[in-house]
Formats: sequence, structure tokens, C-alpha cells
Amino acid sequence: MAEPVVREIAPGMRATLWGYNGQSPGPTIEVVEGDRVRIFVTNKLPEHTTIHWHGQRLPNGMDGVGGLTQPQIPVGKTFVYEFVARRPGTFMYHPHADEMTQMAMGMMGFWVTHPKGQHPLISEVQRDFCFLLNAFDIEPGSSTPKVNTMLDFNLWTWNSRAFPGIDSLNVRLGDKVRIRVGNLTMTNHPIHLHGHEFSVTGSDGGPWPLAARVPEVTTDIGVGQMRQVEFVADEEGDWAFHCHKSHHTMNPMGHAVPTMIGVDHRGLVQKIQKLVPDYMVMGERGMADMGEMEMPIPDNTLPMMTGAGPYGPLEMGGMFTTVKVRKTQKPGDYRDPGWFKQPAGTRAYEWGATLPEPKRQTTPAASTAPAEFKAVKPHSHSEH
Ligand SMILES: [Cu+2]
Repeated sequence: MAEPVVREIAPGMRATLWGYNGQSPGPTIEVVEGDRVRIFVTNKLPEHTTIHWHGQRLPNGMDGVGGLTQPQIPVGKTFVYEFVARRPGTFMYHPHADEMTQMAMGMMGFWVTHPKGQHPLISEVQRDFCFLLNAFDIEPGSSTPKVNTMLDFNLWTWNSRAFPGIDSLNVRLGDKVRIRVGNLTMTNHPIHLHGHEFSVTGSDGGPWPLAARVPEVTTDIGVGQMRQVEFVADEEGDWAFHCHKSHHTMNPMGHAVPTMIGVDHRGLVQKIQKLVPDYMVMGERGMADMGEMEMPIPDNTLPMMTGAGPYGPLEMGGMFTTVKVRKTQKPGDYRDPGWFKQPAGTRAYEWGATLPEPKRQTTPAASTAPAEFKAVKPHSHSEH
């Protein structure tokens, strides 16, 4: 059912989106290689739609490109897609009708075709996660995405959720873990895992040959691509897992805010506050104060840097979560184990004594001679 839906992006913010069966992204479709699949798509949107089955081998007329391979599905009508899931792997689905609007509104979903029996290039895993990268531009105080935005989105989300609204990925020490990530945003996302190396074991083109798998800690997922990564979770702890674009681990913020690092403007603030009592200045010591500040924000938006860890504010939002690896995680029980209790003597610690000065690189002194400028009155071309 293609229809309008409401999605909580994170506690404190709800978005008015379009999706499938009451959710954005739509339900993850899981089938087995060789299954014949029949999907009924009813259009409850205010405009026509289709569904494209990204990456699948199928008859041309089932590919879901409105106007090219089929007529659009009119408002209120139901169309049927039917094909055999020929190739095992990880795929996506999304409209191929007024795509800019419909994808900006959150219409997308995941599809996993499991191999029929053992497959030489698909390993068995204990934990198998999947999520879609998506992005929205929702003005603070409103709830409907601006569908014309091309790059300057303010909500960078996994499955239409932003940190701290994204669950941790809970695994047991020694588990083999697979994470499938599809990118349906309009920019690339270098997805980065702490504390482990993984290998990229496949894309929407299928499982990768063993010779193509190399150890990585970050994999860049391009627009319209899917990457699946695998690793053995053999280091206990709470390991950050996030997009490495630092603006993508932030919630809404003003890009027009000037950089004030190093500027002492305390006297000025008091003067302005006499006129505008709410006036605040951010960033004279960096932006970290934002993580602690309880700044008044409009209804229905998220603080820019949010989320709290065992040692204070995490200063993260957007495309961020943790992989929690625990020896004590019982088989079959993957509830959130809480924060990791680090063994004594294994955490970065404060040094109390004085240290010798470090050797510093020195910048050569600038020349003291003032630069010379000579202004020349421009001549008119007629004097040539
Ligand atoms: Cu990103």
C-alpha cells in the first residue's frame, strides 16, 4: 500500500512522509532464491506512482519505470508485479514515477533474496542487519520535507531515523556480523566502523568474488548503491558506527552561522541581550558547548548535537549509532545490554604531573617589510 505515513525521526520530532504499509522505509521483503513473487501495489497517494525493483533480474514489463515499461498506477488503483527472484542478494525498491518528490518524501524499501542452500560466496552469519541511507530537508517547526532540495538536507537518516533515534546493533562476542546498507540519498556516504576491520562482501550486483575482498574500516557507498560488509565481532565494547562526513552526524543546524573560534565577544553579547533577551552566541570555543546547552528550539525539530553516553554528551546526531559487542550477550537474546563496563586500566586517563614541553614545529617569522601597493587609475580603451 503506497500511502502517506507519519514517522518519528527521533524522540521529539515527527515527519509527514509517504511510504508503504504505514511506514517509511516500507517493509523489508525477504524471499528465497527461486521464489516466484507476486506483489499487489495499491496507490493511496495523491498522485500516480510505480515501484521499481532495483537490481533484480526480471521481465522488462515488471521493472516499474512509469511511462517506459508500464503505465503509471493511477490514484486509487492496484497493479500487480510478478517475477521470480532469480539472483540471491540485497536489493532495494522505490518509485520510478515523480521520483524526486516521492523519494524525498521517504518512499523506498529493502529487499533480501536469501540463497537457496549453501552458496560459495555467501557465508552464514549470526547477526544480519540492513538499513537504507536516506535524507530529508524539514524546516524546524514543520513536518513535511522540502522536495526540491538537491544537496543541503538537514536530516541525515538511517531507515528515516536520526541518532539518538537509531538503535544500537547488539552482537555477541565472536558473532559473525553482516550489515547491508543501501544508499537512496543524493550524495555518497563513507560508512565507518570503529574497533574492527570488515570486508565488503557484496553489492546490489551480487556477492563479490573472494579475490575482490580487502580489509577496510570505511566503505564509501555511492548514490544508488548497496554495499554489504562482514566482520567477526571479536573486540568487546561500544563501538561507534557512523557516516564519516561530519555534517552527516549532525541534526538540523544553520550553515550560515559564522565561525567565532578565537573571537572574544563577551562584552558585546551582554549589550545585545539588553535588547534581545534570548540572544545567544555560539562557537567562541568551538561548537562542543552545543552538546550541553539546553537551547530553546522550535517545536518538532531536533537539537543539532544530541545523544548522551556514559561519559556525557555524545555530540552526535544523524547517521550515527553504536555496535555493542558483549561476551555476556546470551544466545538468541539481543536486547540492548546498556553501556560497556570497561575493564580497569583500559580507559584513557588524566595525567596529573607536569610534562616537558613538546618539540614544536616553528613557522618562520613573516617578513616585516610592508607589502607595496600602487594604485593606477584605469585608462579608457580609446587611448590604446
Ligand atoms: Cu553521510
